[in-house]
Amino acid sequence: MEISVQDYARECADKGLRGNYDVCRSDFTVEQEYDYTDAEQEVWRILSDRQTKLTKRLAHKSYLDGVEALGLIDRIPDFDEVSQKLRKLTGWELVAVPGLIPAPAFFDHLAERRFPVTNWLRKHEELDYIVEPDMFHDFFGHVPALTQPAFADFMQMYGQKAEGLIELGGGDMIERLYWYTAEFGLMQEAGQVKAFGAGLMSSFSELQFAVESPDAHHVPFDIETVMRTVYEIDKFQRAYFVLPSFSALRDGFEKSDLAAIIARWKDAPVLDPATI
Ligand code: HBI
Ligand code: FE
Repeated sequence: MEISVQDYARECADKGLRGNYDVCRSDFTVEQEYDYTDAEQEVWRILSDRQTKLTKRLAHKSYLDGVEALGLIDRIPDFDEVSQKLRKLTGWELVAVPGLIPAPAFFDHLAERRFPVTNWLRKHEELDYIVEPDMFHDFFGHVPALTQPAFADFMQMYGQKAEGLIELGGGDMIERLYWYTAEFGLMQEAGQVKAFGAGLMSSFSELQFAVESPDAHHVPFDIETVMRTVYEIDKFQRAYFVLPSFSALRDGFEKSDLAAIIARWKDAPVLDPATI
């Protein structure tokens, strides 16, 4: 039984999440309602300027190409305008949501090439860290890579397959795959390692750490290893997986026997990121 909007709204209010879930449609989307204050535009500009200085140096070319293609980012994006561009590039579009939404609804959107983006922005006091995903994370972090066809295909496929894999007991394993790629993934570029994951692209300190620190632990991407490796939620990751390309991610996900991988490892001890 999938959770109703009303029950989810109550849960979010109880947990202190700040989105307004009372106005959600049944698929948990809302109108973006582009009525941001000058103060909010200013927060966006500060975040975007500060982060763009880093991404020029540390982001993978495919992310930077995405930023260029979408014509971002000196003001809070209008989701409909960006969707028009994205539709032409990879067939994706953005939908506004009040924040975190239930996993089944999130997967359904991905399966239909719709990326849920939170319609509110963190406050000035929260430039460096925020508990919930906000618009800056969702948009600045996730959206540019959706201009890349192989990554765009991976995200759709992830949405299509996730629920079936969860039913096989693979919930934790596929979350790790998402975490170590869409959120904290690194990728080769002409003999160097660069970043593309949204958790990195939207973090001032971890982006620098993950790419440049001699203490960052870089591990070659292997889908089975990724699915077995636990991760950190509110500390820097103790391992980052390095993809050769987005095609390797898409093809690995498409061609691996994920049910067999889950059956093999779901009850086995997990891998420690420090020692892989
Ligand atoms: N909702 N808006 C939003 N953004 C997410 O990234 C998100 C979500 N709901 C659930 C969720 N992620 C995770 O549980 C995924 O692994 C599904
Ligand atoms: Fe995210």
